[in-house]
Formats: sequence, C-alpha cells, structure tokens
Amino acid sequence: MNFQHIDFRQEDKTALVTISRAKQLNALNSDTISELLTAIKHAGSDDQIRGVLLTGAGDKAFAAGADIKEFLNKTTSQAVTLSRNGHELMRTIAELGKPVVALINGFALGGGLELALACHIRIASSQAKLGLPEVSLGLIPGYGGTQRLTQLVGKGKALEMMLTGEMIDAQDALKWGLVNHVVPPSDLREFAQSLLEKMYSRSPRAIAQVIAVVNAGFDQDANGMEAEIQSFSNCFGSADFQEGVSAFLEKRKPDF
Ligand code: DAK
Repeated sequence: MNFQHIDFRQEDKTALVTISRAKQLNALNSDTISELLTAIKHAGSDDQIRGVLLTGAGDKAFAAGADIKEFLNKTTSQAVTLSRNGHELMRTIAELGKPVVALINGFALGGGLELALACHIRIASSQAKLGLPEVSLGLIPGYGGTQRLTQLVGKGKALEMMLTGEMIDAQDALKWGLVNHVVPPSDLREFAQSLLEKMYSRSPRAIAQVIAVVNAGFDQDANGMEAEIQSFSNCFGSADFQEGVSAFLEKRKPDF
C-alpha cells in the first residue's frame, strides 16, 4: 500500500505501520491520521494479517502529538472533520479483532500518547518519554486520553499527568502500568514480534473475542459479564475450539 506520511509493510503475518514524519517528530497531521485509519482498516480486513505493530520513524519519537502547526489554519468545520477522523482511528484500533502493539520508540506526547493508549499493548524503549501536555496549550486530551489513561494507571496518577502536563520516563510508565514492558531501543521490534508470535500460535477467533469482551467491560452501554457469557458459549461451536481440544487430546500443537 502506498502512503505519503506513513509506511505500511507486511512481513508474514504482521503489519508494520510506521508514522514517517521523523523531522516533525511524527506529529499527527490530518492526512497522517487518515492514512493510519486506512492502514489499520486494511490490516483488520486482510485474513493473512494476524497482528499489527505501530511505531514512529527515527529514534526520537513515536509521535509528539497532534500537529500543532496545523491547528492554526483550521476552520471550525475542518476541526470537526479532524476530530471525527481521529476518534474513528482510535476506536478502530481499540476494537480491531487482532492485537495492535505500540512500539514507543521515543516521545509519545498528547495525541501521540493517546494513539498508543488506543493500542492493546504498549512496549516502550528505555529512552521513551510519555506525557499529556495539552493543558500547556489550553487544551485537554481529545482522543480518549482522559479515559484510557485513567483506566490504565488509575485516577490519581492520571490526574497528576494531565494536570501537570509533565512527561514521565519509561521506568515510571512501567511502574504505573502505562506500558507493558520496557526494553533497550535496539530490542524493541524483536521483543514485540516475539510477543505477537505467541499470540499467532493461539486461536485468532478466541483472541478477537477476548479483545471484544474486555472492551465491553469499559463500555457503559455494554455489560462485560454478559458479553463474556455469550462469547464463551459461542466458542463451543467454533472450528478453533474443535482444533484446540483435538490438538490437546492428540498431544500435538494446534494449527490455527
Ligand atoms: N506538532 C508540530 N510540530 C512538532 C510537534 C508537534 N506536536 N512536536 C515537534 N514538532 C516539530 C518542531 O516544531 C520542530 O520542527 P522545526 O522547528 O525543526 O521545523 C521539530 O519537530 C523538532 O522538534 P524540537 O526542535 O522541538 O525538538 P526537541 O528535541 O527540542 O523537543 C519535544 C522535543 C517533543 C519536547 C518538543 O518538540 C515538544 O514539546 N513538542 C510539542 C509537544 C506537544 O505539545 N504536543 C502536542 C500536544 S497537544 C483533537 C484531539 C486531540 C488533539 C488535538 C485535537 N481533536 C479531538 C480535534 C491532541 C492534541 C495534542 O496532541
């Protein structure tokens, strides 16, 4: 797939999506958001792809936020379109039935951190710096950050980050539960890929169901426990369940 602001590469079962605006610290302008949305939707609909790695080009930034320079030229109606696309991107990632892993290779600030928060798993390089500095621009996080950060780290730490606008380092992010793992910068890709490989050996159908049911628990219009009951029972009719149980009984690895 050809894009101007991102790089999309499929390597075996993995889609590697890289925001490629390194000079602007991978700041998210509206075209980048549209391209990311197209790429993620494609990854979701292509059966050959079983997982997504999302990162930023260069060694300095994952994404240093929404493109502040673009804010100045936007009319109100353009801002509405930007807002809708951004929200759709975050929702599409969060609801994708395949694992999406953010490789936080540097600054993840503002909308950039919100993008990482929408992913299912976050792996940070030991050099990464994370923050929601919107209050210093007279803004608040607008791509779900107020909610998703609070879900991950709890109200106290989330408020501290959002009210001070200060960055935290990767070790604090790990301690607070904001990232799953911290690794040396050179190990980021390999570590994330090995995590994905474990998931590829499991039932893709069950993986999609886990993501959906966990999300249901955070959706005020849904009932997470009821979603689990439905989803769990639906697994019994699936070919993946037949294969998983047969493989166990036949003492072999399942072939999903
Ligand atoms: N936007 C545009 N350009 C950016 C940028 C950004 N967010 N961050 C960095 N750059 C550009 C710099 O302007 C500079 O470009 P030139 O001057 O060379 O042309 C280049 O990237 C390198 O940056 P620095 O020279 O500043 O690099 P340093 O190492 O000195 O500093 C830094 C790195 C990350 C500390 C610094 O660049 C910085 O503070 N960046 C801004 C961080 C920030 O405030 N991010 C935005 C947060 S607000 C919405 C929903 C959500 C949002 C918006 C709308 N709706 C619902 C509509 C989200 C808002 C945000 O993300």
